[in-house]
Amino acid sequence: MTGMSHSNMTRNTVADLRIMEVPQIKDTRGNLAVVEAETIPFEIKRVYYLYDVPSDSFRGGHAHKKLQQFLIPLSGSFDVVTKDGFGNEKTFMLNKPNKALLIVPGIWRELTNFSSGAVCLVLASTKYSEEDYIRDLNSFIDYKNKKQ
Ligand code: T46
Repeated sequence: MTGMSHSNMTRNTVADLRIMEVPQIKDTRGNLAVVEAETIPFEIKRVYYLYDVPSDSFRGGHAHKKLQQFLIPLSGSFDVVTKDGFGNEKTFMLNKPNKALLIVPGIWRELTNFSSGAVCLVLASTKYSEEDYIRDLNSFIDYKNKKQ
């Protein structure tokens, strides 16, 4: 994905989103999951996590122009509702710490239905930049559908 042109990124659809398996080592003492450089298709520049999210709250409600993310439900569960701006919508329920969601650029996302104690770990491909966000749904649809 690195070096991909702007026009390619705006063509991304919900079909480009993937649930990816995080390699795990199962043990009677408990399980251990490992993310190595080869596990994800981008270099990690930032790590953050959402926690103590009230069950009636939602996060996200925006898209990114360039950022790629790998969302891991470290604990509990939540839904990720995604839209591609071309009328397609797909919801992923994340509830297993070894099943992560890879979000490519140019996808609207809303995170809802957080269970009690849910923790969402995000591995991100760039540093924080507010310029990378599209926080208005109609602007996002325009961005995706404008002629390149
Ligand atoms: C996403 C979902 C899953 C920073 O200062 N640095 C950061 O690295 C981040 C992620 C946020 N912020 C500031 C920006 C806002 O003032 O923290 C505040 C809350 O951020 P935001 O409203 O974007 O939070 P979420 O939970 O709606 O979205 C975040 C990520 O921004 C976003 O990339 O996909 O988590």
